Amino acid sequence: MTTSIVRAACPHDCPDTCALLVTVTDGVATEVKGDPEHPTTAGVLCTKVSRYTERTYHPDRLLYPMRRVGKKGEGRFERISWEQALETIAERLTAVAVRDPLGILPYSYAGTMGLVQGEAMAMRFFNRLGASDLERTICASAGGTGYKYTVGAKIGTDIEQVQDARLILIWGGNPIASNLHLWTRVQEAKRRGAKLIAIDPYRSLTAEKCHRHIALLPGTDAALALGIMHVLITEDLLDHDYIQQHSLGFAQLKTRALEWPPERVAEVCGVSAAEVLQLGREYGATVRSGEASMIRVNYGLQRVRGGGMAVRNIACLPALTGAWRHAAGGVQLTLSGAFPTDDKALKRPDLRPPHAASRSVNMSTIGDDLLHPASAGFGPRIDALIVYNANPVAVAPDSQKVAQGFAREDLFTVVLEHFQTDTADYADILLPATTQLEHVDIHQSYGHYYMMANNAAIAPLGEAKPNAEIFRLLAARMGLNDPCFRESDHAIAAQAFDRGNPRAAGFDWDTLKQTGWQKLTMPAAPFAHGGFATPSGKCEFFSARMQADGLDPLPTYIAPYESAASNPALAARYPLAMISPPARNFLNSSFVNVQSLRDTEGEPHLDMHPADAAARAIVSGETVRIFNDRGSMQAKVRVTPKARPGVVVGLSIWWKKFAADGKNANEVTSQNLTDMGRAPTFYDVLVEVAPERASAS
Ligand SMILES: Nc1nc2c(c(=O)[nH]1)N[C@H]1C(S)=C(S)[C@@H](COP(=O)(O)OP(=O)(O)OC[C@H]3O[C@@H](n4cnc5c(=O)[nH]c(N)nc54)[C@H](O)[C@@H]3O)O[C@H]1N2
Ligand SMILES: Nc1nc2c(c(=O)[nH]1)N[C@H]1C(S)=C(S)[C@@H](COP(=O)(O)OP(=O)(O)OC[C@H]3O[C@@H](n4cnc5c(=O)[nH]c(N)nc54)[C@H](O)[C@@H]3O)O[C@H]1N2
Ligand SMILES: [Mo]
Repeated sequence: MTTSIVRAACPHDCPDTCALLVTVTDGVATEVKGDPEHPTTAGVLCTKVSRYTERTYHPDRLLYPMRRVGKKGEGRFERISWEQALETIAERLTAVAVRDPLGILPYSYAGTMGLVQGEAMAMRFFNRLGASDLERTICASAGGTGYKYTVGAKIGTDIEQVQDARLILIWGGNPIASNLHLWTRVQEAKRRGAKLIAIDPYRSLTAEKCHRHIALLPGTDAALALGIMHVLITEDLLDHDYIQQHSLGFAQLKTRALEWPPERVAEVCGVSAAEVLQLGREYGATVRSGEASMIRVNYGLQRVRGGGMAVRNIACLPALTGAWRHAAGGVQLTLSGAFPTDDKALKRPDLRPPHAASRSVNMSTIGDDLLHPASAGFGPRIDALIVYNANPVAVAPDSQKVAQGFAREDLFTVVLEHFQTDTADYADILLPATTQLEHVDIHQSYGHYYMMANNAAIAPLGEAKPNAEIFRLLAARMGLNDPCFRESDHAIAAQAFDRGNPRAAGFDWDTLKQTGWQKLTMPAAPFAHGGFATPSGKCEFFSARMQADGLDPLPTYIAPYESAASNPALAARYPLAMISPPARNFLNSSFVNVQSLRDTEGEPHLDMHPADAAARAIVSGETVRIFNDRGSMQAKVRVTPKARPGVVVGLSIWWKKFAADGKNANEVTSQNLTDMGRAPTFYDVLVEVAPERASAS
């Protein structure tokens, strides 16, 4: 018996990007543990990933290529050889490319966050073909855009400093479920005397454990941030010196903020004026005490119409109080901007045929886009779709449209997957991909500052192949002969980070493979002395770039598309706001098919406030129908004050095929886009809920 320990990295779309140690005995992975030496992983994994071998050796793994034999969506396939699969795909893509390569669209997101099995070889392939570009907006682009307008770069408070903060706002995030290793630091801060405040419409697992919880209405965070500014300014809880030296537009900001007294904010947010006042005072108190305040703002609050503006407003706050002076102070949205990732080397945009036309298709409106006929404004119809690292039929908004698009008989769809997901059911050709234990990769992170290596722990199962290898084989089959299509995964990983950048000083793939991780060279308090990455080099309360982009250059409030205040006619028919944030034991729609994890989540639930339930004669445990003009789904109700009045919560994202009615929360979500970043508005939704007994009769 031979046993070895292999260094790996968690590939999932989660800020924590954990360092893994995989135990391999006689070629079989028997255990996946967190690396105790890695400073943020600290030997701890979430439940999902500690069960990683259950997912990798799952009896439903796709192990060989298949071709569809049933109707689209039915999920009936027959086995074919790799040879047949590659030949069919090459033939079909060539036929589309001859008409117009823009008819080919890749659709991918962050099933793996690896730079090699993510977009490297794949984008080389699509660039060389001259395919349509995918705007990868489905998660973070609203908040990311708002943050960059204000602060300039996607960097912020280092997670390794958080335990030293004295006040922590957990704003639109649920770290116990979705950012566990930050939560560990937050708890340490709490032990050292920090105060924790959650700002979330839902009493999440995290909100329950904070000292205070402000349960505002979804989509109103921008107003709450303006309310805090009002208190800071009227009560002079300001770091005048920091504002003077390191910010732009304070005088204009002041005028704007004074339009937002706590009473007005309270009305918009559905909270009390006293709560707004208290929050502003608590946030401003650190100016006088000289202690660090830290805001963990997460993506939950930017999945609404004004999501970009909300993050922008919040990103202004630490410059008002000078919180950035402290290593443990400031804001953290994402840290991904710190990584000197060499996108040009990885994706080779220079391979696009010279003078070729280009077009971008937004992944967040894939439903409408697949149904769009050719037109002058749109360009050619989408005739071929290659899906990898994503499950759009389950995760994209306005799901009926998405399913209709995928069902188009004249659309040629290839899906690279581990499992037969809701999306895979629509594939013409379904290809088996390797999991993280079976391939090599290199990772950045958005929740810490470490470059991470993933070594292959075991041989590929069945005939599964890494994504990069699949695109390598397709390139060869289609006669694309640039030498970059012959590079190995190791050769690609070696080019991932720009060695010339001082942040990645000393980066070397061969060493990283051995050590597993290496921290970027980053200052402890990145904006202590200004140095913002904006055009002015300051924190921009006034943003000329926003003005140029047609936005209000000052912090403002943009109401949701769908809310009682902004759309009373719609609210008369659909009075409840619905949000569908992550379930703890799923990772987006990944892991829903792992039995032990699905058993823990049970079945699709809807949390509803007792007053809303009583008004509809709904009792806990009964099955209800959730509906609006776009669609409907069923769930089992939990009557609970965790949901605030007027807001229902359906933790997500279920595979449709595991729900009794074959539907999930995206039946009711819309394809409306955010104010900036062209992102989806998953949490900007009005619905009505009725007992199933009534709709059944
Ligand atoms: N276990 C687990 N972990 C995950 C994921 C997962 O699916 N499962 N997903 C991963 C991914 S892709 C991402 S992007 C991150 C997301 O991580 P988070 O940003 O933490 O997740 P969200 O659900 O988007 O938001 C969390 C909280 O925001 C609240 N929220 C909803 N609408 C609003 C609002 O308008 N205002 C405010 N203030 N709060 C609001 C929700 O009630 C929820 O409790 O997590 C990653 N980690
Ligand atoms: N209603 C609602 N909808 C949402 C959200 C929400 O909160 N509510 N959250 C949104 C957010 S934040 C996000 S980021 C998106 C996430 O949407 P997606 O990025 O599509 O995430 P997953 O649903 O986890 O699907 C990823 C798929 O990639 C596959 N995969 C993993 N690794 C590999 C690999 O190496 N090769 C191949 N070929 N496949 C692989 C997995 O098996 C999985 O099926 O969903 C969005 N949709
Ligand atoms: Mo996400």
